[in-house]
Amino acid sequence: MKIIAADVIVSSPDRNFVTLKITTDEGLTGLGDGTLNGRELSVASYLADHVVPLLIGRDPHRIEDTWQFLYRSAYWRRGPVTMAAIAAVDVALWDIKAKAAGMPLYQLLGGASRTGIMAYGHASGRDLPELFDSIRRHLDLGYRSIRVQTSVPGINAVYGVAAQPGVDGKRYDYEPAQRTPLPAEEDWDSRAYLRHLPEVFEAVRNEFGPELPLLHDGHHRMTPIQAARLGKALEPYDLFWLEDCTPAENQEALRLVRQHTTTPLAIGEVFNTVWDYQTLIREQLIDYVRSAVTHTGGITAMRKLLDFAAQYQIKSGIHGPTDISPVGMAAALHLDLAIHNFGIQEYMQHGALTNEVFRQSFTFTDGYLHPGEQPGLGVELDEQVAARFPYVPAYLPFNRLKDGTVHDW
Ligand code: KDG
Ligand code: MG
Repeated sequence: MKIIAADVIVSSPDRNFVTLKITTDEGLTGLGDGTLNGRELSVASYLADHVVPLLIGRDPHRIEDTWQFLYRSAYWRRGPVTMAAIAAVDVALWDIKAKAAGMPLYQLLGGASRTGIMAYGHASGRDLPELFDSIRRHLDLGYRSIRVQTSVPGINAVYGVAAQPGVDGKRYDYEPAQRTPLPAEEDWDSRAYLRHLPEVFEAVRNEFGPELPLLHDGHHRMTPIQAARLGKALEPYDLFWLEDCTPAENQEALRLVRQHTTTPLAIGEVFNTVWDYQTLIREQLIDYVRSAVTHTGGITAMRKLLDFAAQYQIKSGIHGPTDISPVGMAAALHLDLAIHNFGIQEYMQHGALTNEVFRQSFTFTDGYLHPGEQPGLGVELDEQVAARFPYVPAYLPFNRLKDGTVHDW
């Protein structure tokens, strides 16, 4: 079999997506997700200008060889744009291989290790009544694990709080990237956040009891000692995890956090290779790997990363917000079902227009996801519908402190 075409399709149904479609001389096609929030066109260009010409004529079955070729022949390694592009190719090739085998992809990865994939949803509120309502709504939808994000007195706009509208007036946690020509400015105050958050978790535990797994995303905003303090303060509320407590580049920072708290730690949504995790995994400084299949080089690289993590009893917590397209979500679900060290899967749910563009066969029943039994990934792209929604500039916000200093968002 030979690759005869590879098309890069940029569409913006509810948000921007970059999709790679690889076609073979036997008529099989495979889809890959190359979406990189706020930098979509860079990946589209990397693919169309520099990768597609390399793919034509290659044997689609040689996935490992193609991965190594794209990674090593560029000379310039790693980085979010490169690794998102490689991920798109890798996932599209796995889709083709599984379709050629007539099997859902998880079968090629070793078969199912579980019957369903536990997912967590995003609850949030500007105050406690709004937060409790949001948790109840998520429980009604079937979620059995809930991420809790809250507004903080004195801060105007906080990541992940739905009812707080973005500058474009849209629900915020539904899509933090706002369709504006420039990134929106938000404000931040770590001391106010540290004072407020433990009270919120105390109230949530009192209302919903000890059983419900609760998660929280610190979104890279604390120093190591602040993160240590927060982890310790949250211990009585038994979090499933505290995510991205410090900016992730400094792996050694997690040593300090770990010395002070037994709250489980999750990190890695902005990482793109196994190298970003070397210290974190070897020294057992985290409990969950948060990488996205789409940002970390695809199924091939994620499988190796998660096998490395498994040696240290570190589990998966694959990134699954709306900027992972249904193609990227399906890839994550096949991997989740097959690996032994599965932890939890983030599942934010896409909007109606996105679901029109990407026809999916994965299911969400009683809090558990399943990738379905279609050969391949189980996602089809309707190119005609996609063409109705061209790219729209959209950016994630950024933070400034009260004195005007730029802070991590
Ligand atoms: O593109 C950025 C989002 O994916 C990120 O802000 C979402 O932190 C996030 C999460 O945990 O889903
Ligand atoms: Mg996060």
